[in-house]
Amino acid sequence: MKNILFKPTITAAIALLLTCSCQDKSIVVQAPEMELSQAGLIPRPLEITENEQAFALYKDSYILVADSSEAMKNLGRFTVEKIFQKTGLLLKVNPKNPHKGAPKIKILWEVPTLKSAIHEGNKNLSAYLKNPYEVSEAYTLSVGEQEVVLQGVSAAGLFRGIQTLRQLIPEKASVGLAQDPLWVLAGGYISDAPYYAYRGAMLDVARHFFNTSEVKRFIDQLAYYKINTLHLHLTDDQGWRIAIDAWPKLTAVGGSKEVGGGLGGYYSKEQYIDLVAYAAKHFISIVPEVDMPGHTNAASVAYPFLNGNGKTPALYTGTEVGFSTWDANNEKVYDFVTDVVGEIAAMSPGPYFHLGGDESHVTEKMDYITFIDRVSEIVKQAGKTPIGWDEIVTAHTDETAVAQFWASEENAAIAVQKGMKVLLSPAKKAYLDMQYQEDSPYGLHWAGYVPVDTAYMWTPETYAKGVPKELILGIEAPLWSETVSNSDEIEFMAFPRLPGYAELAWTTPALRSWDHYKARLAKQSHFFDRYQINYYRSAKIDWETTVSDPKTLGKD
Ligand code: TNX
Repeated sequence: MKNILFKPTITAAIALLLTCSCQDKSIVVQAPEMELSQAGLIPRPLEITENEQAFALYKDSYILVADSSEAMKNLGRFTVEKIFQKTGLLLKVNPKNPHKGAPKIKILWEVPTLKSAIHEGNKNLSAYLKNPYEVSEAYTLSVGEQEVVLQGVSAAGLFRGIQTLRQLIPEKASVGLAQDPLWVLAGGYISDAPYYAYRGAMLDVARHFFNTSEVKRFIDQLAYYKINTLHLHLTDDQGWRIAIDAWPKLTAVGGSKEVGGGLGGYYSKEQYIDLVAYAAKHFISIVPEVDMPGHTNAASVAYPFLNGNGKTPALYTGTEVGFSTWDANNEKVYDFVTDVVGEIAAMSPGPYFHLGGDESHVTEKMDYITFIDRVSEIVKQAGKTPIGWDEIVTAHTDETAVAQFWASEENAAIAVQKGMKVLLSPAKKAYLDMQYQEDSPYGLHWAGYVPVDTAYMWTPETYAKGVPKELILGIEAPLWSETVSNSDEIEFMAFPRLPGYAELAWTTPALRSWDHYKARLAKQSHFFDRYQINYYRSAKIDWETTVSDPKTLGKD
């Protein structure tokens, strides 16, 4: 038996394997490719402590989940699936006859490590854990010779920790016990919790429609970077994408087209509920948006009384904004909105309902105020917290509503005066539909070009002057779809920028740095390649994988 070890510290892990399966097989085991802190995690975790151990994942490894609850079963299943996709290993969950001595992954509810981290005066973590939302997503992960132990206070926290585990598994196996490859994880301990409660992306399914498979694919990608919210922009001038039983023409007529004149589409209620459930399995909450009183042409084509001008508009497939409005002085409009909000809220377990409110250029100022005030009330009556684009602060909104800052510093300042929470989506930094550079094939540039470094190098805590940390709900990166129409195009715009927004939202400010981040981003090309994510290969990043087609290389 030959035993080649490159690092003595992993002897124990290897010895363990030797005792379990081998008879006279030759072994070549490499040390972990890198220390735990070099693993390239995005978002960067709060705390990483390295130890001298290593964990070897191989075919006899298995997963132990704490109990037989649905939540644990799902977490176990998810972990199995993702480990299989990365390594080809099909691990068992709570096997009846576990392979004695084989290294295992434990997923536990109990939180002794988390608790002791707090009690032992781990200042970072205890400061974080004051906010119950953030507590719910905290987790600890310890990687030792015999086991990886993941602990969280909730299924959401465990799910975030599972993403960390996925990222820690090396890309390549070492040649292990004869034919059995080993994936060697560097040992150590991670304690982690998010900086912001709301970490989001938005997908505009109105300008171009994206079917449920396309949205689910995007959800898979968001989950990997610990994003917890997907805002769906469900309606706009060009299309109405969600079935409302009381008003069937909204989708039959209003959903029939999209930008460019192609066939549109919409989600039936079953499909929408299925999407919400799929997102929930990934601990992602969907925020539905019905944009009003502007951006409403498609609905007014279906039900012309809405616009109050006595005319039936035509379906619109261009990309202009700001030409449509609803009638703020007609009770029937509010009855309609009550039906729409009620039906969507009934399918939405999350706390928010987005009422739009942007670019209502043809709505009289007083009418705009009346409308936003009334609709905010309707949203609250439906049990949801209203969110609106930053213009809504010009109505009588108060701290019970959230302002999504996209353009106006002035509106952000008013939001702060009113004590409203602010969701940060500054177009110049966080709009996923902005081109990377002049010759980017998709995207717009009205807010400027947003290359991958610009997207990362801003400080949410100081960006909108005068919005204190306590009032920042979080960060969202919107992807408007005037110029994108399928998953490849979504991914070209979202990657590689999206992981940066995920980090700005999750990671504590002191740990964010472009140089550090850029090296970790370079490693993401393995993940992008594995899942055939059509990312933009920005020349600003020294990608770890290479491509043969020079056309796909970024020129920035
Ligand atoms: C502005 S941002 C809009 C959208 C467009 C987007 C294009 C906002 C609240 N409104 O209607 O799609 O710019 O970048």
